[in-house]
Amino acid sequence: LQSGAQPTPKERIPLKHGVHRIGKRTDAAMQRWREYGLGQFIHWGVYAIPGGQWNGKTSAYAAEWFRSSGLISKEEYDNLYNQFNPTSFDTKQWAKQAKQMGARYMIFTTKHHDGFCMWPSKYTNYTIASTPYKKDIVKQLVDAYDAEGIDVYLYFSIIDWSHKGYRSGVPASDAEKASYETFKDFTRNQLIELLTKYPTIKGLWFDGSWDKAWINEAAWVDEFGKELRALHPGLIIGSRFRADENGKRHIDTNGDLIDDYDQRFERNLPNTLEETGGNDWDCVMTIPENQWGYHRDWSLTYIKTPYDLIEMTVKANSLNGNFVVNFGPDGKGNIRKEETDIAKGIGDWMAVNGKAVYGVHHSILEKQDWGHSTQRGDITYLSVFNKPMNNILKVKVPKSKEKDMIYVIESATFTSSKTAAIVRDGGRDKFGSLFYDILIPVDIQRLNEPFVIELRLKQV
Ligand code: FHN
Repeated sequence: LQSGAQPTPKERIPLKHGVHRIGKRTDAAMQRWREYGLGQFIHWGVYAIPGGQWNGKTSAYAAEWFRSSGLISKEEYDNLYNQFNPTSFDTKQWAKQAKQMGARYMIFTTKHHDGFCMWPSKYTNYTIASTPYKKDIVKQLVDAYDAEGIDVYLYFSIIDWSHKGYRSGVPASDAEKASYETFKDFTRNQLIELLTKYPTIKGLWFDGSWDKAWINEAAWVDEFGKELRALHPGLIIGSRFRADENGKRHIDTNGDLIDDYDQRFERNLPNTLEETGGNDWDCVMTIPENQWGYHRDWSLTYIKTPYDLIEMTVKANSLNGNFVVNFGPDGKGNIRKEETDIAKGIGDWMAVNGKAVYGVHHSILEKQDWGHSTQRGDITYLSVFNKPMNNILKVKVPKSKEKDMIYVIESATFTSSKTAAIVRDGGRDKFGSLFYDILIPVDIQRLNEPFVIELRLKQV
């Protein structure tokens, strides 16, 4: 079955650990999530110290996986925390930058696959409390982002290379099983600890749940998820937390989305609404090709531009998704200049055109080559990323599904200049859909940046 394609009730297979709700969540917390439009991801941990390089050698692989790069011994990596002292870390500055960028939520790596905890967990010594820095980084970030009105989500990796009981494959012997039980307890304790210590957070963003050992624990994980939700009303959890009893992840055996939103679109935007299955979803995106943690050498891959990322944001919004841009601060706590410039570029555009991003959804207009359209109420936003050479934008308004009702353009205004556009009638097709030509005036033609047109549509 395709994502979202639901079998008829007769075909539905009874599942103990499939979805517990058919359809989308309708509560206020999830409605708020749906309206974010743009978010920020931060990958920060001890991997930021080597930053992809060690003893004069550079790894081209994801910097946050440096422990597996072969360039550093496990022992050396596992002792990096002794040097972790981010004296330049300015949490208020990070939060201000995110605010200026226009992020409405932030996801922070409390613990990546290496198992190093950015909060002082009482269940392990491999935490920020054991570093020269000592102070709780998660708390500082939660407080600073809360103060800016940016919702915080905690990233948590199910993979933990630092725990003796952790394994990726299904435990076979009794000894292995008993050892894995200690890892499950540890994971449970840590997550309860996070929710208890940071009660203002809005959700948990899981990673690494593809491990066979974790998938094999479907029943336990399902019960644990219920426990987490009971502890933190409104908690938002994506589809990367658990599998059903048949090992199906994200989409259960019956074709329904597991948990609150689809997390499969990592670095990979869908192109059509059909691909999203009509579900809530997010897309998390790196600025280089595939570097989440800090990598010293960005010359190795193509670096996305602010307009590139803005186009992806609006494309995601036009297909009812949120878009999340990742940042990887360095070992001292600095956000690199390239990322700061990109955040500023996005923020400057958002300050003028953010209306096309926040609280919007898929529009009734048919997709055209010039860009993407989003909608809120009776306003449709045309975000133009490929300005036609003839400066005429083609708009197609499909005939309303309601009998004898059509939408017409009542007004069209450029968000950046507030000038009105000339709208020319372009006729109709045999199905009753209307065509319009929007003429781009000279001041907008000269702009060297994407622009937005606000259309007011009226049903007649
Ligand atoms: O392996 C990780 C990777 O390092 C990074 O954290 C991303 C972010 O979504 N998640 C995993 C790959 O899917």
